[in-house]
Formats: sequence, C-alpha cells, structure tokens
Amino acid sequence: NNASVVGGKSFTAVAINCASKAGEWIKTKLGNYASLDIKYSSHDLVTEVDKGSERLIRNLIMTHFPQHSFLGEEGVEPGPAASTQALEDVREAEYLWIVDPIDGTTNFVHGFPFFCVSIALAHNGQVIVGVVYDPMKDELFVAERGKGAYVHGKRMQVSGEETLRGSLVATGLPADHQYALPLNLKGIEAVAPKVRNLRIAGSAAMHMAYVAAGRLSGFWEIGLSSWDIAAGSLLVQESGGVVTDTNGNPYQLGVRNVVASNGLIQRELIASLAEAKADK
Ligand code: 2AM
Ligand code: CA
Ligand code: CA
Ligand code: CA
Repeated sequence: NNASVVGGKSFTAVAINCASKAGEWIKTKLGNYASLDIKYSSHDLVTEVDKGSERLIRNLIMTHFPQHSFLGEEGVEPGPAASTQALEDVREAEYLWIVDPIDGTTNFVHGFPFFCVSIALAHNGQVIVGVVYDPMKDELFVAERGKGAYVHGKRMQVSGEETLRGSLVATGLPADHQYALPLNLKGIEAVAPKVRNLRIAGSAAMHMAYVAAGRLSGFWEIGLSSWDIAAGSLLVQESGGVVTDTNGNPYQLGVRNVVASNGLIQRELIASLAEAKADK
C-alpha cells in the first residue's frame, strides 16, 4: 500500500520505533524520576517522564511526517471537557496520531509493572495503525487495519470463551470521583458476580491489548479519552474481537465509555451494565 509509506518509512515502522524508544527510556526512569505533579486530584498524576515520553514520540513522528496532526494526552488540559474538545479540534485531519505516552501512570509511579506506551494513527477518523508497548515485559502489540494484529510477531486471536461465567474480565476505577467512579462501581457490582473473576490493573490500553491476545475475554471502562483506547481498539478488532460504547454503538474516536471483548460475550457484558444502569 503506497499511501502508508512515505520516504521509505512505513507508518507502522515509525509507530513501533516511537513506542519502543519511549518505552525503553521510561523503563530507565522507573523509581528514578524527580518530579511528580498532581493534575486534578491525588488520583490523577503526571510525571516528567510522561511529558518526556510524549516529547520524544512527538518529535520522532513530526520528523517523519511533518504534515500530520498530533494529539497527545500531555498536550491537553486535564478533564473530560478539554479532552473532548482537543479531539474535536483535530478529528478532521487526514492523518492524526493519537498518543498516550504512558498509560498507567499511577502504576509507573508506584513501581507496579503494568503500564505501556500507546500509539495510534487515524486516517480520516479511522484507526489504521495501533501499537501498544509494555517495556517491563518487552511485549510489543501491533495492529494494521486489514492485516491482523501481532504480539512478538505472532498473530493474535481473541479468546473463544462464550459465557461471562467462564470469562476473565477487566475494568478500571475512574479518577473522576464525581461522575464516572460511582457509575462504574454499579457496573462492577453487576458484573463481578457473573464472571469468573475481575481484574482492575490500571491501564486501559494494556487491558485492551490483553483482550486482543486472548488473555482477557472482555474489558469495559467509563470516562476514558481517545488516547487511552485508539490503539487498543484496532488490536482488538484485528484479533477478531469487537469494540463498542456501553450502548453497543460501534467504536469511533470519540468513545469514552468503552466495551471491548472477544465478541462472544459483548452482548451479555453490555446487558449487565445496562441492567445496573451503569451504561451512561
Ligand atoms: P493514564 O495512566 O494515562 O492517566 C485506568 O483506569 C485508566 O484510566 C488508565 O488508562 C489511565 O490512563 C486512565 N486515567 C487515569 N486518570 C484519569 C483521569 N483523570 N481521567 C480519565 N482517565 C484517567
Ligand atoms: Ca494521565
Ligand atoms: Ca491513559
Ligand atoms: Ca497517560
């Protein structure tokens, strides 16, 4: 595909290069960084490492593709209104890179080894490349639209589990304690008794990569931003899974309340959230 290659560098190759360079650098900073800022509350953290990772990725992307648009978490004011507006401002772009320089910052800060770099490229609003890199396990998840998704070069396939009863499912505890947290606590109350077990590991992008890899059968979370989900959505879709919002509408860049699964448990998961009125 000619459109995906500029100056001999494919979009995917640049995304992989960015994610692994940033990831390796982040790893050297674990337990070894200077400043920690509180963004909104003690539940919402940012470090110099988040900012440095985003700068590194942005510079590399802009060197290769100066005409492309860029949306990164650390370039946007905190809060849901600002992240919605930031996406609105660029979503008409032909090529848009959507970057979370560290997904799972709280884990990074505490030395809990479950965080990643998440990089997506959207073409006219549709994600065409998704890369998630976990530097701690050196796991690289890569998806290209229409070409499948891979971890360590091995094709991924979602789980074949057909019931919630037999499913390992993940969710998140939102930092927004006003609106999203109470809503998702209702969801957890509804879903937890129905599944084999629930995981809340603190990185939406990693949870989605794990759905793609068949390690989780499903994942949902309330109140996310485009950079949390964009790369993971393509990983899941290209592994045979399904990504929607909590009402069952197909994934698009603006989705904040996301449900991703192997497809087989999607309806049951959405219905459980709706029953608990944890879907909007
Ligand atoms: P982050 O680490 O990049 O901030 C965990 O439940 C998920 O929620 C992570 O993907 C995390 O991304 C995201 N998250 C953390 N703080 C958030 C906030 N204040 N608003 C929205 N999402 C947040
Ligand atoms: Ca953050
Ligand atoms: Ca994030
Ligand atoms: Ca982040």
